[in-house]
Amino acid sequence: MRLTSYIPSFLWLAASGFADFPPLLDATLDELRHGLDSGAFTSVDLVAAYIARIREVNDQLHAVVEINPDAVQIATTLDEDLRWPGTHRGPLHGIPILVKDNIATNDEMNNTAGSYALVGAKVPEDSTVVAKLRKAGAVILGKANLSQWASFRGLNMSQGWSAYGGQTCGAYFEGQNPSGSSSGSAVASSLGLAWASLGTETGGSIIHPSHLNNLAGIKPTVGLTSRYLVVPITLRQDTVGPLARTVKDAAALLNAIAGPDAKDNYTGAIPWDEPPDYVAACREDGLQGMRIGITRQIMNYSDPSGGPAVSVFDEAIDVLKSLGAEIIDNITFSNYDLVDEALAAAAVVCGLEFLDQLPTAYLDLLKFNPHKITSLLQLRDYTQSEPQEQYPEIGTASWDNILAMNVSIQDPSYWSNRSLLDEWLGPKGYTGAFDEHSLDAVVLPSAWAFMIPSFLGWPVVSVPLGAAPDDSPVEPNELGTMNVTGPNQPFGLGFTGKAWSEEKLIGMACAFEAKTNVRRKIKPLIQPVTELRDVVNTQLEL
Ligand SMILES: *[C@@H]1O[C@H](CO)[C@@H](O)[C@H](O)[C@H]1NC(C)=O
Ligand SMILES: *[C@@H]1O[C@H](CO)[C@@H](O)[C@H](O)[C@H]1NC(C)=O
Ligand SMILES: *[C@@H]1O[C@H](CO)[C@@H](O)[C@H](O)[C@H]1NC(C)=O
Ligand SMILES: *[C@@H]1O[C@H](CO)[C@@H](O)[C@H](O)[C@H]1NC(C)=O
Ligand SMILES: *[C@@H]1O[C@H](CO)[C@@H](O)[C@H](O)[C@H]1NC(C)=O
Ligand SMILES: *[C@@H]1O[C@H](CO)[C@@H](O)[C@H](O)[C@H]1NC(C)=O
Ligand SMILES: *[C@@H]1O[C@H](CO)[C@@H](O)[C@H](O)[C@H]1NC(C)=O
Ligand SMILES: *[C@@H]1O[C@H](CO)[C@@H](O)[C@H](O)[C@H]1NC(C)=O
Ligand SMILES: CC(=O)N[C@H]1CO[C@H](CO)[C@@H](O)[C@@H]1O
Repeated sequence: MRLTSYIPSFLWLAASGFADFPPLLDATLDELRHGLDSGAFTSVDLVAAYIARIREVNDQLHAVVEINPDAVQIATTLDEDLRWPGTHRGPLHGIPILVKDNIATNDEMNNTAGSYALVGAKVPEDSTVVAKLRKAGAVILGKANLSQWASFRGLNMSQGWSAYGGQTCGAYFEGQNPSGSSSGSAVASSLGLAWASLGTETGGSIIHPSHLNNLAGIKPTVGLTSRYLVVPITLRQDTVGPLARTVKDAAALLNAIAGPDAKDNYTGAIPWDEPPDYVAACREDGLQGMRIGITRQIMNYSDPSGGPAVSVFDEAIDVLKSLGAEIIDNITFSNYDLVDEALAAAAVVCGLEFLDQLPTAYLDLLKFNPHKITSLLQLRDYTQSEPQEQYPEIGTASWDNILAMNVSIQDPSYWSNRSLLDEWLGPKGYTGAFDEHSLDAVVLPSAWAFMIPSFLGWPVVSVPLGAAPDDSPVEPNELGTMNVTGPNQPFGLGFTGKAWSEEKLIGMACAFEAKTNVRRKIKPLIQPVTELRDVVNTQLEL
């Protein structure tokens, strides 16, 4: 790792007296806040400990692509501010956070989406979510690896692989598929390589890796969090959200990044003037009186990672009932049978939106564009000819399919596909089921919970539900590059609701989490050992 050049070789890390050092694998925001505010440790200590932890495991797990060379300096300033009255910026003051490598920071770090095409590119300013985090006092510790282009490049790309960042690996069993595309964000947050992380989701990219890495993840309503200077797939579905170790911590991170932004007009649809407090929404009685539907039809789609969850799903439903929820089981919707046509239409719609928006929502905004790539065609040419992009072993089929259509988003076929999709989602579909049964939420194993909400822009919250038993079979992915199932594989429960229903969903997930406390029962096979006690009051060589 390229650390030695910019961090002084010896740092004198001072701290006061007795310390209550929370174990970093599970440290919550409340625990870190208490330690910082009481002077037990400093933000610089946290940065030092997390960097040491990253260095311990990153050669094996490739969760982090770049570390912020300014992190220690930023933490030093924030530590000084904490000593003066009136400069406390709130819950995230001095807290280190990682962001997925498709969310731009206007600093020494690159924003690559995992591609050499963007290494060295410069953005005009921070992405809005990062600007909000800095204002809230967070330390942007580094960039997390991802499935390249948020999984939108080849059809034979391992999840968690990118040309620039290598292959991210999960830590719960040997060769664990980390899921994607927020792979590094998930692995890093789960192992305590930072307090928490930001990911992005277009179709499962926060919820699925949260589920497989024993995390609480929130995929916000599209428009609740700004996508300005985030590498897009489609603005109709993309959203930025937190991956954290508790629902309450994910809610605290959502509080910091949510809100309107003139640079992302989808945020203009936010339906309130005073923002909700998602931390306050985290309540142990959050399931009381909630009407929760179960749409088992959707579980006919094969996902090996969901397999172990199926056997305990009915027990989870009993827990929901015991906490006061009313369950409406086996809800069906009449047009579900059109699912295959709808998914095919969604692929066309999404592809044409990427073709249109990759330039307008990102490439055209760059202040410096090293390879002058401004279209998907140019990106494909670059990717196929740059050896580091590993073409043709890793293909470009997702792009080939779009370009082969030889149409733009203006073509009537875009709208005919779009209306087929919208109709499938409508009164005779998932939306209709919500209205007909007056549902507050639908609950499914997280492996399936995200699918239909992704097309609707609706929110999902995933919470740990269990882990596969010791005698579980190990199954490789189709490429033989990673294992998709194995003993100790974590899995999650997903709560989904209508647009802007995050408060309710967070309440439900918090109630379930408080009762079951699953995360702490599941331990990663690989974990770093550096703790705060190793860096506080010591001369630490970084
Ligand atoms: C960003 O990329 C440039 C160009 O390759 C490199 O010199 C620099 O070290 C990278 N930044 C970080 C923080 O790794
Ligand atoms: C998958 O797990 C098996 C052990 O069960 C191991 O031998 C194999 O190396 C793992 N695969 C990868 C890609 O690490
Ligand atoms: C955002 O603005 C673009 C044009 O700049 C427009 O095409 C689009 O419909 C707007 N979206 C929303 C959600 O208002
Ligand atoms: C729902 O369907 C399952 C089988 O898929 C069945 O075992 C269960 O009894 C049904 N529950 C209700 C409430 O109808
Ligand atoms: C799921 O069920 C629908 C119809 O009920 C069917 O069209 C679809 O092919 C099924 N999917 C799988 C993967 O079995
Ligand atoms: C991946 O797909 C491309 C075609 O898109 C093909 O050329 C390449 O051989 C495939 N790689 C593997 C490892 O199957
Ligand atoms: C379709 O292909 C033709 C010939 O290659 C090209 O000139 C045209 O720009 C393409 N149109 C679109 C919308 O991609
Ligand atoms: C979707 O778009 C494709 C490609 O343009 C077109 O061939 C197909 O007919 C469209 N499907 C629908 C349902 O409109
Ligand atoms: C920070 C870090 O460890 N970066 C690594 C990410 O993965 C690439 C490819 O394996 C390495 O070259 C980087 O050093």
